[in-house]
Amino acid sequence: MRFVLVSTITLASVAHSATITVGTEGFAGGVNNWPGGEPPSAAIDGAGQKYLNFGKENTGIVVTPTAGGAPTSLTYWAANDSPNRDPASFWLGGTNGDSVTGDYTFIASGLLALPDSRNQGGTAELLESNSATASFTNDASFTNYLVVFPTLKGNDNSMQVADVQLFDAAGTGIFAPGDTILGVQVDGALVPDDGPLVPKPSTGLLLSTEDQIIGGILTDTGFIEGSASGAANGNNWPGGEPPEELIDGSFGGGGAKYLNFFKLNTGVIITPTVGASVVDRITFWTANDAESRDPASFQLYGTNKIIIKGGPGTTYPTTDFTLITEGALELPSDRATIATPIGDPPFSTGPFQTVDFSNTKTYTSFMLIFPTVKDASSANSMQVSEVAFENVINSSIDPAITEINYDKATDMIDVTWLSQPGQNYILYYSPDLIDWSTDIADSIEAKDDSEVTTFGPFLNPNTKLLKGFFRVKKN
Ligand SMILES: [Ca+2]
Ligand SMILES: [Ca+2]
Repeated sequence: MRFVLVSTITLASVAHSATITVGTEGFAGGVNNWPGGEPPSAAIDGAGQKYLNFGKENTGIVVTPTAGGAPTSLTYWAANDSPNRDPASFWLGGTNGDSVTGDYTFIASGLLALPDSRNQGGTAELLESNSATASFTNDASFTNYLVVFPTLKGNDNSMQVADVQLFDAAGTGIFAPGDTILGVQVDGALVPDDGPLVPKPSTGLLLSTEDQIIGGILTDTGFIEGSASGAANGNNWPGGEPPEELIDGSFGGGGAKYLNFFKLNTGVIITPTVGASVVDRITFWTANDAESRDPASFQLYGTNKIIIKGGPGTTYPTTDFTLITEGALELPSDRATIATPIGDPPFSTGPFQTVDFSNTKTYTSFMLIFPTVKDASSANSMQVSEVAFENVINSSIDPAITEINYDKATDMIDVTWLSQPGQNYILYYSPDLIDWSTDIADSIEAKDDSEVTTFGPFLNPNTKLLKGFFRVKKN
C-alpha cells in the first residue's frame, strides 16, 4: 500500500470555472469514452475489473452513493496492465447540488501514485498491496462526489483504474456496487483559488549522500550532537545505523536506517551540498522492523547560519533556527526488509508518506526533529529508513542592483540589489568599468526576510572622480 497525507482547506471554496463533461461508450482515441467492457461502474464494483477512459488526464468519476459518512481517505487499486495508465494524483470534491453542473466543494487533492504491481481483471479480488491511499481531514458529507485524476504515471492511450473507494473515519466504504456513477472529464481550473495546489511536479531532490548530516536530539538549549554507541536511552545510534543512512538513497533493510536510542525529540541537521534552497515537500520511509519506533510527528526548521560539525556533545543553538513546518505523521505499517533505492519523485516505491507544506523561504541548513514515536512505551528508540526533500533551488536570482544612493553632504553611498536569503555577496567598485580590483565588502550576508539587500552607507571610494560603478557578485 502507498500512503500519502495531504493538506486540506476549509470547505468554503468551490471548484469554480471547472466544467464537467459526461463521457460515453466508445473507442475514440484521446476522447472521453470507454470500451463497453470497461465502464465507469467497474470502478466501484469491488472487484479487479477496471474502468478505462481514453480521455486520459482529468478523467474520473462522479458517484452518487446511497449511504455513507464524511470521507476521510481515498483508496484506489491498480488495474491489470500498463502502469503508465495509472493515476498519479487525485482531486476529490463533493456537492449537494446537481452532480454535473453543481459547484463542487474541494475536499482533498494530492500526489498519489499506484505501485507497479497489478490486480487481475474480472472478478479477481482487489489486493491492498496493489493500492494507494491518501488520508485527509474532512467532516462534511455530500450527495455527490467527484474524483478526478489530473495526472497519470506515464504516457499511454488512456487512464485506467481497477477500483476507487472513499472511506469514512470509521473505515466504512462510501461507494457500493450499483451506486449511480458517471464517467467524466473535467476542463478548467479544479483548484479553488485559495486551496492547495493540484499536485505540482517535483522540482528536484535536495538531499544527497555528499551532504553534511549531524545526528542528535533537540533540547531546550539547542540541538546536541550524538555519537555511535549501543547505550540504552542515550543520544546515540548503533554503528551500522548512523544519521548518514537517513539520506543514503535507499529504504528498508536493517542497514539503511537511522536509529537513535534517545527516542523522543531525536533528529538530524542536514546541510545540502546544493546550497540555499526552498523545501516544501518531504517524503519519509519506514524502517525494516518495530513499527512502534516510527515517528508520529515531525518538525522542520531552517537556518542560514553556517553549520560546522563539531563532534559528539556539540550544541547547535535553537535560536539560530526558524520553524518552517510541523505536524503529525501517519506512516504506513508496511515494512521493507530489503534495502531498495527510493527512485525518483513522485515516489511510488516502498512504504512511505509524503507531506506537502507551504514554504517559500530559502535556507542553507535544515533541522528535522521527530518529537514523538508511534508507541513510546514499547519502543526503545526512534528509527526512520530514509527522508527525501523536494524543493525549489533559487540559484537563478541574479543579484541585479536596484538602487544606488549618494549623499553629497556626507560623501556616503549605499547600494541595494536583488538577493536571496542564505546567499553571501561581494560588492565591487570600479572607476571606469575596466578596473574591478576594488571590493567594498567581500562577505555581505543577504537579508533573511527580504528580496533585496542594502549595503551601506559607506564612504565614496574615490572622491576625485565624478563617476563610479558598482557590481555585486555571489560568493
Ligand atoms: Ca473494479
Ligand atoms: Ca536509508
